[in-house]
Amino acid sequence: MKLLSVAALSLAVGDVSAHYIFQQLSVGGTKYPVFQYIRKNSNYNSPVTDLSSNDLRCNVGASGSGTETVSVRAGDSVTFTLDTPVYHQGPVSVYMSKAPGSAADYDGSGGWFKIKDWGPDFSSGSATWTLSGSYTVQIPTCIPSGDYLLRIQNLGIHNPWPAGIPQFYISCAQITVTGGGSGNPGPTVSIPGAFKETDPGYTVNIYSNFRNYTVPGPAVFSCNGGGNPGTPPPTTTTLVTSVRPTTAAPTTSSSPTSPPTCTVAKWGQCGGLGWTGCTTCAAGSTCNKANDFYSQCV
Ligand SMILES: *[C@@H]1O[C@H](CO)[C@@H](O)[C@H](O)[C@H]1NC(C)=O
Ligand SMILES: [Cu+2]
Repeated sequence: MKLLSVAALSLAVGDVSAHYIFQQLSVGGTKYPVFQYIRKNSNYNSPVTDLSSNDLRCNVGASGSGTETVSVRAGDSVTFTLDTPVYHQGPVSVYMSKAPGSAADYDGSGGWFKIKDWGPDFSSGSATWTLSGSYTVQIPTCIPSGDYLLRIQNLGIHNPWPAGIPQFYISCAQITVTGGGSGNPGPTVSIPGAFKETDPGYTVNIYSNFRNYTVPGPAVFSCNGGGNPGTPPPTTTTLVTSVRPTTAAPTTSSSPTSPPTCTVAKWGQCGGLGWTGCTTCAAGSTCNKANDFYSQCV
């Protein structure tokens, strides 16, 4: 049997309870009711982890039936708001895919292009992620008018692969773009297919020698060509990750009668409803309750 460190074990068993969902859309300063223009999923606020599943498009059980489609002018800003702010480290991206007919009838099987990435900022010497309760994106001015699925994704990489499986938090809004142009947005990718177990942005351990990061998926499309880093969203909370301190894990020499000792590495989960893992944080960090479902060593 392969021996795992205590830290690896605590990462592997963690994170089974509820999380967060992008559930509400705002257009031009108007915030619409929950799931009016966003496809309602059937898995509460849990993530998708299967890289080959069609659920990666718009989440589990999220179809166009019962979802309305909102008109958005090209160049306008659209905001996704969550039930609970994103609290897992990882990138947030926004994709679009043009519907051959109406957005409500579209299954997302066509090409997707990316219009925005929020990746980590390393300028302070450690990684700072944009963890927020809402994310605002501008619809590109040059894309053709018509119906689209507008898809937001947070890739939670807080439990490093392969001991932990990265988590996709996804929602799709249905929009009709008006006043668009004759641009040819790309590059486009298929979903599933766009994310692989070989992507450095999927496999990276953010707690160990984390110095650079490539957000998975295609390059961000911009009407004036080239990459568009975009502007930061108006309200953000940020979390600084630091190199995880080396914890002295008990080793195989402990006697069978000694009580199990374990510590959760900084940034790991240490509590929450249903949590059965370690609750003691490594030296230098304390267990902080994010919500009923998640406490983290900070
Ligand atoms: C960091 O940069 C190196 C060198 O370009 C690259 O091989 C690696 O995949 C990058 N890591 C991430 C997580 O993007
Ligand atoms: Cu989680």
